[in-house]
Amino acid sequence: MQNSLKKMQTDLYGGDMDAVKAATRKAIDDGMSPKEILDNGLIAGMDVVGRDFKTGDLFIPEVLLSARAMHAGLEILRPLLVESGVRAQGKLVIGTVAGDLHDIGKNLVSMMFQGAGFEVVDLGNDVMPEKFVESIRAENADLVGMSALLTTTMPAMITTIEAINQAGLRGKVKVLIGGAPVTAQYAEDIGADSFAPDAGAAVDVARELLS
Ligand code: B1M
Repeated sequence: MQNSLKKMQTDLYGGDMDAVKAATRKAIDDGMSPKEILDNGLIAGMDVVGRDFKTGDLFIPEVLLSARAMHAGLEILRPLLVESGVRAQGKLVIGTVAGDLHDIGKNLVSMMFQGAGFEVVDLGNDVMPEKFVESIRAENADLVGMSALLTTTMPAMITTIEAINQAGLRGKVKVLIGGAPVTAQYAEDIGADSFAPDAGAAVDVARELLS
């Protein structure tokens, strides 16, 4: 791999936003394709961040800095990616379920997906089932992600899945759930397609679901 992309990955890992911006501009000036910069620079760098977050070698503030650096690089690349018609890995609609105001974990999951090259529509927190349904339909999403941090709001995942089923969208969209009180067993019990314990794992699970 080219040295400049290797350095971009290292700068991303270190959360050095200015260095990532400079490296992105330089890679473009050197004639690298936007897809190569995205796949082998930004996404590859975020993959390492996700892996180390999963194993506990990186912590939330570090991941947030890396995500910010990744966003900065992506902003420079975005117009070129659009021009060259590079397709996203998939489209995710995500939100924290109705009645639940916790959004830090959900935001982290969103960022990881963006870092992994997904298009992300973030509905925020306290999202009603109808809003999920409306957005899945309007955005033609491949994947819907729900986050819940309260045991009292976990049942909103059930109501949302029911609403998705009733709207006839279940064959079109995979359902991924997570949040501190949520478990793989709960996902199975309520008929979600999958569960992820953390933001890095969520991207891996999504890739498997959509492959
Ligand atoms: Co609240 N809160 N809170 N809170 N809060 C908890 C969750 C709680 C465990 C604290 C406690 O009592 N020890 C407790 C829940 C108890 C329970 O239900 N069993 C609790 C409570 C009770 C409440 C209130 C009811 C308190 C009150 O008002 N009496 C109230 C509820 C408000 C509401 O939502 N309606 C409330 C309010 C709040 C604040 C607003 C003050 C604030 C939220 C601010 C915000 O999010 N913008 C807050 C906070 C910060 C917390 C704690 C301290 C931290 C949560 C957090 O952000 N963690 C929390 C205690 C704790 O966890 N130590 C607590 C960091 C975050 C990165 O982790 O969200 O788990 P997490 O996300 C992880 C994974 O779970 C996973 O990936 C993330 C990153 O790896 N993940 C997914 C998350 N979503 C995923 C989705 C996926 C896949 C993976 O796929 C789609």
